[in-house]
Parts: sequence; C-alpha cells; structure tokens
Amino acid sequence: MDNYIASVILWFVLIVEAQVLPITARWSSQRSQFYDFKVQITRVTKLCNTKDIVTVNGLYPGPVLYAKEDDRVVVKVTNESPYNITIHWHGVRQKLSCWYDGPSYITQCPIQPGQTFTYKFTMEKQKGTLLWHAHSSWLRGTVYGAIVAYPKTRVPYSFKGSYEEHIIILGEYWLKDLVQLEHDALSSGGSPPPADAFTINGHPGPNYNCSINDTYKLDVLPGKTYLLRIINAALNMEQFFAIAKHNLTIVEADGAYTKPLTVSQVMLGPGQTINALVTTDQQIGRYSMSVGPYMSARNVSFQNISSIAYLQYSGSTPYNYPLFAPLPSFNDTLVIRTVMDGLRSLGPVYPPMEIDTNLFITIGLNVQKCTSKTPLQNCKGINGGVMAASMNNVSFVMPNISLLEAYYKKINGHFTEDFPEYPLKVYDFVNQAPNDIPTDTQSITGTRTKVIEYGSRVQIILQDTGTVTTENHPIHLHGHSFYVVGYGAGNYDPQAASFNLVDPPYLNTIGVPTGGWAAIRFVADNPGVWFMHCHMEVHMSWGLSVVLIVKNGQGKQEVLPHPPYDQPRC
Ligand SMILES: *[C@@H]1O[C@H](CO)[C@@H](O)[C@H](O)[C@H]1NC(C)=O
Ligand SMILES: *[C@@H]1O[C@H](CO)[C@@H](O)[C@H](O)[C@H]1NC(C)=O
Ligand SMILES: *[C@@H]1O[C@H](CO)[C@@H](O)[C@H](O)[C@H]1NC(C)=O
Ligand SMILES: *[C@@H]1O[C@H](CO)[C@@H](O)[C@H](O)[C@H]1NC(C)=O
Ligand SMILES: *[C@@H]1O[C@H](CO)[C@@H](O)[C@H](O)[C@H]1NC(C)=O
Ligand SMILES: *[C@@H]1O[C@H](CO)[C@@H](O)[C@H](O)[C@H]1NC(C)=O
Ligand SMILES: *[C@@H]1O[C@H](CO)[C@@H](O)[C@H](O)[C@H]1NC(C)=O
Ligand SMILES: *[C@@H]1O[C@H](CO)[C@@H](O)[C@H](O)[C@H]1NC(C)=O
Ligand SMILES: *[C@@H]1O[C@H](CO)[C@@H](O)[C@H](O)[C@H]1NC(C)=O
Ligand SMILES: [Cu+2]
Repeated sequence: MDNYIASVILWFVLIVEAQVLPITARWSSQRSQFYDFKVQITRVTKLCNTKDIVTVNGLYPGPVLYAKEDDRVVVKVTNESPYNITIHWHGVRQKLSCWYDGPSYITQCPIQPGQTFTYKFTMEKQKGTLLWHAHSSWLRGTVYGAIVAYPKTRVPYSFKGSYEEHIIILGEYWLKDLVQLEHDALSSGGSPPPADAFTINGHPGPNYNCSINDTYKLDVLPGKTYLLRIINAALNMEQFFAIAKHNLTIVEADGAYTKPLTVSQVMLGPGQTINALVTTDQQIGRYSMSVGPYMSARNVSFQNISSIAYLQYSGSTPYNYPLFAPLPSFNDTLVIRTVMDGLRSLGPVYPPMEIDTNLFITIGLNVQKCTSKTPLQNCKGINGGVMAASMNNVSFVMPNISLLEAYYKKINGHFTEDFPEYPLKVYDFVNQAPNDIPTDTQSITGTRTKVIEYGSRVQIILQDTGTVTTENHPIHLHGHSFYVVGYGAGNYDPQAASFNLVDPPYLNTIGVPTGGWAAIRFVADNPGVWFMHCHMEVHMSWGLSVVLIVKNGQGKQEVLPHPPYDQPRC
C-alpha cells in the first residue's frame, strides 16, 4: 500500500477543461486549471501500524496543484469522508475572492460529509511555492499538498534555471486518529502528545521503527543544480532542514523572490515555504536530508528523532553508507537569526512608508483556572489549569456560523468589533507576569474582530509574551502578504528598533522570535474577513487568533462580490 501511495504521488490528476492531460500541460497557455479533490478515507501502513487517514484522492501528501501566474484555478472538492472539511489555499491572496479562502467558520461553513463545494480563485500576480491544506479540525495533519505557480509563459525565474525541480514537504505523523487527538487534547486541558514521527514527503525514514523502506529518495546526477521547493506542512512543530555536505541557496520565501542567500541549515515554521537551490558538487554517494525539531518553548515534550530522506547520486549504491546532516540543537535560535538577517526581497519593493492603522498585538500562551468538576480529566494544563493562548489577552472563540457571511449579511450576535489595538495592560511582556502576579495567566475570551478601512496602510507589531513561556510563533495572515520590516529580541522599543524599508522580505507567515517582536506592514487592499493566527494548530485551537475585517472600497475592483450560490450552510 505504501509503495502504491509513493508511486501515485507522482501521478496527480490534472484536468484541463475536462481533459486529462500529462504533466507537461502545465506549460501550455491554458488560462484555467481544473482539479477534482475527493476527500477520502485511505488506509496506510506506517511505523508498523495500519490505519485509516483522511486524504485527497487517496494521496498522502495530497496532489500538487500546478498553475501559472494569473491563471484561474477551479477546484471541485467532494467530501467523501465522515468529517466536516474545508480547504485553504495558503498564501494565495484571494483578491476579491474571500469566499474561497477556506478557514472553517471564518469565511465558510464546513463542507459536510457528502457535500461538494467548488473553490474558484486567481493566482493574481502570484507565483512560487505555496501549499494547500485542510482548515477544519486538525485534519490538515494529513490533508495537505503543494501549490506550484510558475511564472507566465516565457518569463524566466529570477535565478538561473535548475536542472530539475522537486517538492520536499515536511509533516508530522500520529498513530492516533487526528480528530481523536484534537478531541483528547482539547478536553484534557493540556498539551497534545508529540507526533510519532516527522515525515518528508509522507515518509518517516529509517530513524523510526519499520520505516527503513518507507524513506523518500531523491535521485540526482552529479554536477547539476536542483531547485527544492521546501514546505513545512507540520501540524505543530517548527522544523530545521539540512542536507549533509550541501548548502542551500534560498531564492524564494513564501512565494516571493529573495536575494540569493546561501546557508547550511534552514528553519521553517508550519505554513512557511522556501525555494532553495542545491548543487550536486560532492563525491558520488548518498547524503541525508534531515528534518528535526526547533522547540523554543520551555518544558514542552516533543519528538526529537529526526526524519531522514536521501539525496542519492547516480552511481551510488544502497550500500554506500549515507552521510548524516548535522541539524542544529533543538533550541538553536542563532540559526534562525542568521537566515532572518540575510533574507531580503529581490526588490524593488515598496513597503508602506506612512501608517494609517497601527496595531500592537501581544501573542502568547495562557493558563485558565480550572472550572471542571472532573479536574483530573479536564485540567491537565500547567499547575492544574487549562491551556489557552491569546492575542492582546483575547482568546479567540470560533463562531458556529461563517463570520464572513455574518458580516456580509449583517447577522448580529456572532462577533464584536472591539479587538484592542493595543494591550490593555502594558508591562515587561517578555520577562514579567501581568501585575507582577505570576499566577495571573488568564485571558479573556471572545470573537473579537478589528475593522480596517479599505486601502489602509497597516503596521502590526507582534510581541511575544512570557506569561507562560516565551516561544517562537509562526503568525500567518490570510488575504495579504506583508513586509517584515523589523524584528528583534525582548520588548519592542520604538526608539531603539531599526526598520528595513528598502528590501524587507515579503511573507505570509512570520516566525516571531522567541521572547522578541516582529513588525509587519501591508496595505489592506483586499476586502473581506481575514484570519490571522498562529500556524501551530494547537495554539490556534487555544485561541491564538484574530480576525481582521477589511471594508469595501469605492470602485468595482474594491468591493467584495456576492457569495457563491453553492456555498455550504451551517
Ligand atoms: C521501536 O520499537 C521498540 C520496541 O517496540 C521501542 O522500544 C522503541 O522505542 C521504538 N523506537 C522508535 C524510534 O519508535
Ligand atoms: C526493505 O526492503 C529490502 C529490499 O527490498 C528488504 O530486503 C527488507 O526486508 C525490507 N525491510 C523491511 C524492514 O521491510
Ligand atoms: C557552505 O557555505 C559556507 C559559507 O556560507 C561555506 O563556508 C561552506 O564551505 C559551504 N559548504 C559547502 C559544502 O559548499
Ligand atoms: C518545568 O516543569 C516542572 C514540572 O512540571 C516544574 O517543576 C518546573 O518549574 C518547570 N520549569 C519551568 C522553567 O517552567
Ligand atoms: C528525546 O526525547 C526523549 C523522550 O522525551 C528523552 O528521553 C531524550 O532525552 C531526548 N533526547 C534528546 C537528545 O533531547
Ligand atoms: C538549549 O538547551 C540545552 C539543554 O536543555 C541548554 O543547556 C541550553 O542552555 C539551551 N540553549 C539555549 C540557547 O537556550
Ligand atoms: C451559535 O453561536 C451563537 C452566538 O454565540 C449562539 O447564540 C447560538 O446559540 C449558537 N448556536 C448553536 C447552534 O450552537
Ligand atoms: C487578561 O485577562 C485576565 C482576565 O480578565 C486578567 O486576569 C489578566 O490580568 C489579563 N492579562 C493581561 C496581560 O491583560
Ligand atoms: C459539521 O458542521 C456542521 C455545520 O456547522 C455542524 O452542525 C456539525 O456539528 C459539524 N459536525 C462535526 C462533527 O463537527
Ligand atoms: Cu503559536
């Protein structure tokens, strides 16, 4: 079964205007790309264990969605699974198509078992490596795949062409059913258990039991340059990636070109993507590609066995002892800093110079008081409390209706518009407890949103807190990419902070440094209801989210169209 899955991974179904065409069709001048996504239950054997997982079209990872810049993409999603599901097109800006963004209960009701919903959007001015994943329950643990958007016909890449391109998609695998895992974790009040394995293209590799033959191998020729499209689709873990004896030259991050940056190791938070060039200039042999944990939080248990795949030179034999890639230690923040310091837009870019909407948002974990009558079962958080997380001390409560629909149709009672622009309490966020009371770890709950005028130039300072533990949080914004104009350690100090307004990287997910801050800027030019959240699934479930509502502008190109007639109902 595994071999079957491994081989079919290469054979995705690309339907162009109802015809099944080979992979080369992606280079044709078709303006629309049609896909059929069937959400199914698929039996897999991994780690000595056979179980049913949720997949798209029986593939794990799911099919690759290919398009070209400015192509229209149409994906018919049919839910043949017993679970509610939605699909999010992570990093696709969904200009004037917020209805198709995908986060459940934010822009749509879930597609219920037996139902169908067709997503339609345009890769407007977008190219590069992104990903799609389920945005409902914790199903994105197995329901994910790559998005590859090529430049328009005859437009070259920013870098010298590569001999071949390959997708490297990082994941986490649990033996436990993911819906059960989510249910158990959230009802326990504590943290979920670590994954049973990290994976590369769905394969745990030889470091885990029964996985010697469940290992991804990339066959290469010596003396060539390869483009790796590296995607972190893990549920909860930030991950280091390295290849033994081979440097990585980063040329793109989150689907935007960067100045070439050569490093020996990278870290990707869940939701982040990096395109890197690798040159096969070493001796014929087998080299390991390793994925291991980056854990910046204190006192958290995590999977610490790395996952390995092989970069296998033509002419090497399976008996060639592989060379192992040295991964940084799990808390090596310096490696991350090195990449961040070097990551620059290829330019020229025009981040907003003036700011109309200034937000300062603290991000971090909380522990709520136990109110359960069965604390031994339900209050397994720190000090017998219930784990939570918040932005500006508000833990986001998921509504039971599509917020976009509620906003659009002015249905009252599902959300408020009073998300604070600034923390209600100002103190030493990183090093001190609120009010100097270490036990004051609680947050308030609510479905609070922040309304932003169309065309507003927005700056958000994201500030990590140490209320429970400082930690690097990968914060993802839907509907817009943003310029990361600054970041630093400790508390944000406007006097001391230095900003890069010349060539900052243009991302959709920013790993806010542990115990530090990051400053992002963007123009709110896309009307709709946009989720902004930590991309560690458990933190999102605990409430580390907010919704930004961008109002309509004046012209036709500034107004959100009507909802699709076939949108699912709650
Ligand atoms: C492999 O299986 C053995 C025996 O069941 C167990 O003790 C060990 O922890 C397992 N190792 C891994 C990496 O899962
Ligand atoms: C792995 O594959 C090899 C070659 O096909 C086979 O000899 C070996 O028994 C397999 N090992 C496991 C653990 O399945
Ligand atoms: C990797 O890059 C570093 C400098 O960034 C260089 O010192 C090192 O020799 C390179 N290693 C390989 C294998 O090319
Ligand atoms: C880590 O957890 C242990 C046991 O729960 C606790 O005694 C210790 O204070 C914790 N350390 C930190 C730094 O939170
Ligand atoms: C890895 O995790 C195990 C179990 O949590 C722990 O016993 C071990 O010390 C850890 N190893 C390293 C190198 O951190
Ligand atoms: C990383 O963790 C190790 C072992 O827990 C600890 O000794 C070391 O001080 C940590 N380093 C940093 C930079 O936090
Ligand atoms: C949905 O949420 C609203 C607002 O919180 C609440 O009044 C209503 O009872 C909920 N409906 C259901 C079916 O849970
Ligand atoms: C967050 O809200 C809780 C509950 O109202 C309060 O106890 C706590 O002091 C607040 N913390 C901060 C940092 O505002
Ligand atoms: C699926 O979604 C519908 C509509 O929101 C909801 O009523 C139902 O409870 C959901 N089912 C599950 C299992 O969450
Ligand atoms: Cu987080």
